[in-house]
Amino acid sequence: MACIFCKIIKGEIPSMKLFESDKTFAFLDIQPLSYGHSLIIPKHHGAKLTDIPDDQLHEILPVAKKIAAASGCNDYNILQNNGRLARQVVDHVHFHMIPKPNEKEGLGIGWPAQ
Ligand code: D5M
Repeated sequence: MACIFCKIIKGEIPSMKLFESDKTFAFLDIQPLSYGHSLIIPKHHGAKLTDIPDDQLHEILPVAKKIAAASGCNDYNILQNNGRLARQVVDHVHFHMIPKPNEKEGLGIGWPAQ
């Protein structure tokens, strides 16, 4: 399997893991748009949201909520790109969680050291 995110799930490529269960994996993005930018992915391989069975997606938003809370930021974006026109680069479904820290909140709380 050439998929880079499948390799991350299997531990064949290192990642800064934030969460793992039987269906879901979350880790820090290697090209962060802000401190703590993370990716939440179903373990089931599929390029687009429509390729993933519903029962493999149920945990994604609850995990995004946990990670958003742990970031210490009140403001954040959650987004998911499908297809080249939508700027998807990695063809394994992933949800970006992008904290938007302000000066008061600082760099976020509860993240592994980078
Ligand atoms: O976003 C794909 C995202 O995947 C992009 O923000 C970089 C991230 N990426 C790519 N390779 C890695 C590894 N090895 N670790 C962590 N993050 C990674 P897209 O929505 O497809 O444009």
